[in-house]
Amino acid sequence: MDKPEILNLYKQMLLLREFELAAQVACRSGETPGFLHLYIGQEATAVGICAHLSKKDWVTSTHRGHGHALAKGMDPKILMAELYGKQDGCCGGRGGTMHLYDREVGLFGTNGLVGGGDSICSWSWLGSTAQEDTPSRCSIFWRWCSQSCRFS
Ligand SMILES: Cc1ncc(C[n+]2csc(CCOP(=O)(O)OP(=O)(O)O)c2C)c(N)n1
Repeated sequence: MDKPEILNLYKQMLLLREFELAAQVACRSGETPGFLHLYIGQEATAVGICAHLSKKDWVTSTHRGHGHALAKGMDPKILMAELYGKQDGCCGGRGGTMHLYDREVGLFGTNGLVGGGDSICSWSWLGSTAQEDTPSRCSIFWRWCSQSCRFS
């Protein structure tokens, strides 16, 4: 990997971190409704995985999925609008932090259910017709899901 590529990945990681810090301020001041699960400290995972995917590939995510949405290419303004419950958010402001979806960037949902994304990912793959240009599916999940839940 050459220097510009590495710098580009680092810039993306910074975007994820700065977004989460801004989201934290908005949540603590009561401007955004509901829960907030931050992705701070895990930026390299999202950016590293998504560097190997294109927009047409699908990612399913978790309750902690802002970083996955951004790394997959969602516009931070659209993501922030969703957290604020605004109409120009990716789900018209009705999904919020744990229910982000954007077909254009291949984000097939952050998910409040631990393991929920895994089922969507595997069933959508099984339901597709495998062709050369069939998008890849990638489910990102965490420890609790791998030790219990649908994964086992
Ligand atoms: C099916 C299901 N069971 C339980 C929960 C409650 N729950 C929300 S987050 C969480 C822990 C998730 O741990 P992990 O996957 O390791 O991610 P972390 O939040 O620690 O980053 C649990 C048990 C849930 N959301 N869905």
